[in-house]
Amino acid sequence: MWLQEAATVILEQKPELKDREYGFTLVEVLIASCVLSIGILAVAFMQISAIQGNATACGITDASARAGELLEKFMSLPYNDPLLQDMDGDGYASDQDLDGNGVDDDDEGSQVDGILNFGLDDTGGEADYQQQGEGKCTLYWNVADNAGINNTKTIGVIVTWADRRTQRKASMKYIKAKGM
Ligand SMILES: [Ca+2]
Ligand SMILES: [Ca+2]
Ligand SMILES: [Ca+2]
Ligand SMILES: [Ca+2]
Repeated sequence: MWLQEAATVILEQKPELKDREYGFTLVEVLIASCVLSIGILAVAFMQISAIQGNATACGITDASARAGELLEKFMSLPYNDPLLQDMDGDGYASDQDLDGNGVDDDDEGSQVDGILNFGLDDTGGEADYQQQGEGKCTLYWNVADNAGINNTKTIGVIVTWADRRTQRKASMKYIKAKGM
């Protein structure tokens, strides 16, 4: 509207000008506005995808940072700390690794408890511990006793986070020896 008014002002100020010299026509203004709008939209879409990209990166950075913090904490905890227990009883290797090769016998075809890898990969309700991290991160950890090496605890930390509509997962393992 203001462009129309501006055009009118020009028209009034310069009555000596011929029709075709009166600034921009309405069609020209409309075309210019369309071009400008498309440009603005393109920039807006670029920004949206940049923000989404950042959110993904933030998820991965955050997830690995949380898991790292947790592992550092575990290193400083005493061997029998309440946070380092096989809470649901599926991580005791003496019962599940009769051949003592460090591999859950379930993974080797024998039916022991039907849970693979001493429950170290468990998430959700199956995990020994669950903690809500910052952002969309959820941390789980499982503990297996004497898996492969006596007087050790194997601690498997799993972080899950939502990356747009996909659920992502990262895991880390730490073996803690008694007396260390
Ligand atoms: Ca367990
Ligand atoms: Ca085995
Ligand atoms: Ca098992
Ligand atoms: Ca479990």
